[in-house]
Amino acid sequence: MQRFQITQGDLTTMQVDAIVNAANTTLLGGGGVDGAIHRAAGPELLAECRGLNGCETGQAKMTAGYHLPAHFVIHTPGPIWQGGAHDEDRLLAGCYRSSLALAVHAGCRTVAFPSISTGVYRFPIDCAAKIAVATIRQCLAEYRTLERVTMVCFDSHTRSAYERALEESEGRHG
Ligand code: AR6
Repeated sequence: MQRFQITQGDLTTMQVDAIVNAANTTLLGGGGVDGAIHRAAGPELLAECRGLNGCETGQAKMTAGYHLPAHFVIHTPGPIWQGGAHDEDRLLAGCYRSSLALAVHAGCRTVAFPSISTGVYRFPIDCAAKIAVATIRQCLAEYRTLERVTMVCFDSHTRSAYERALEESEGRHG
């Protein structure tokens, strides 16, 4: 089985060690995938998040998964797209890298991501997919204990963008 997979569906149903939340810097919930994760996990998640004191863009913090099938939630605020000259690429790569480092440190072997920053934060999808795929592949090469990383795309447009990015990346590196 490939260690990197792309699928279409609802992140909150994933049976993995950790799912990643496309959060904001307050870590106190919001709309999109963040709202869906908080609804599915239950109010205990917000209670734990209140004690975390927020999180900087591009970094990550971990909580329990409560009523989710996933054991942990890794919260990472992605960059808000501001035209591309505000360090957005580096910060987005930081989200994937910090989340996977935290997951490995906690003993997770299976991790699922949403498409960070490409919803309300308006990061252009093709560019975001390229950064996500490259960073996840680097981490998989580095962290041999990771068995599987899944990109869970909510819609077919997003899934196609990630599939294209993966094909291009495999074409370059085999
Ligand atoms: N499963 C998988 N993907 C989902 C789900 C789901 N259940 N729901 C939405 N998506 P967004 P951002 C997709 O806006 O751009 C929140 O208010 C969605 O279609 O959730 O990083 C936070 O609190 C899109 O492809 O995250 C922040 O304030 C992707 O998830 C802000 O939004 C990301 O869209 C973060 O914005």
